[in-house]
Amino acid sequence: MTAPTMTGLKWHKMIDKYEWEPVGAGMFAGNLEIVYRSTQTGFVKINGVLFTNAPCPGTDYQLVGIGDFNADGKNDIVWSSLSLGLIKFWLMNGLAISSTASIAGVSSPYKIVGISEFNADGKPDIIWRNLSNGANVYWYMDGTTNTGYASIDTLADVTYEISGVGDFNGNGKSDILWRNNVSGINVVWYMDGVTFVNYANLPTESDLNWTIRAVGNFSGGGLTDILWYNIVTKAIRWWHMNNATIDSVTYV
Ligand SMILES: [Ca+2]
Ligand SMILES: [Ca+2]
Ligand SMILES: [Ca+2]
Repeated sequence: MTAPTMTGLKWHKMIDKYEWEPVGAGMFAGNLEIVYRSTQTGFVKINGVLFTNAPCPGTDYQLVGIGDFNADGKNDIVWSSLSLGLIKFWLMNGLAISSTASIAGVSSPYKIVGISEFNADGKPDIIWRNLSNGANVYWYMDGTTNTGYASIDTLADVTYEISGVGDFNGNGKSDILWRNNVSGINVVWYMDGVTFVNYANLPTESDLNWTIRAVGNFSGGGLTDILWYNIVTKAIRWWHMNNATIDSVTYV
């Protein structure tokens, strides 16, 4: 008896799974696209389109959000480097980069944890979390320019991370999703602008290998869904949400 051998394609897929991890998701060319990043080179792949070399920021940059910053109706990608204190924008035309911009950010222990729209001017803004004292600050943006800031309630327990921002209860206002990186508890803060209104618990995911990689309205139902990645098994799944409850789970 001979041992089964792996075909070239299967082998390629296995390598792929271990090299590329999901770092975000958004609509770029009319469909939901997961943004993948190579753990080896830092290159980026979206729907089979590969971005290499110069456009790709170094691996000290993380993808921190997706939103339409230059108001052309097309989603753009935001990168941030904690060590350099810089923010980079990829202004996208579908699956091509039209131009890039770079601005100074805030240095560590502040980290960008979300991109969303809180002040109802139709322009996406940036949320920072102070990783040592739990302060949360909101930067109003006009395109790629910071025009002011506001504070969001502090959550001093820094084992809580902001995992994403989206409208969970469907009232047209952005809410904040928290994940506790010790207990696996997931909580949504319902917000009215930058003001905390109420909260709800989502189901707990106590397996801490599951990390939240993106939130957004991807089921087409108007409510915010959650993209998870398991850093050990490399599995990718969606929680299709109905507010704070799971409607269904699908694997990518
Ligand atoms: Ca845009
Ligand atoms: Ca805004
Ligand atoms: Ca809401």
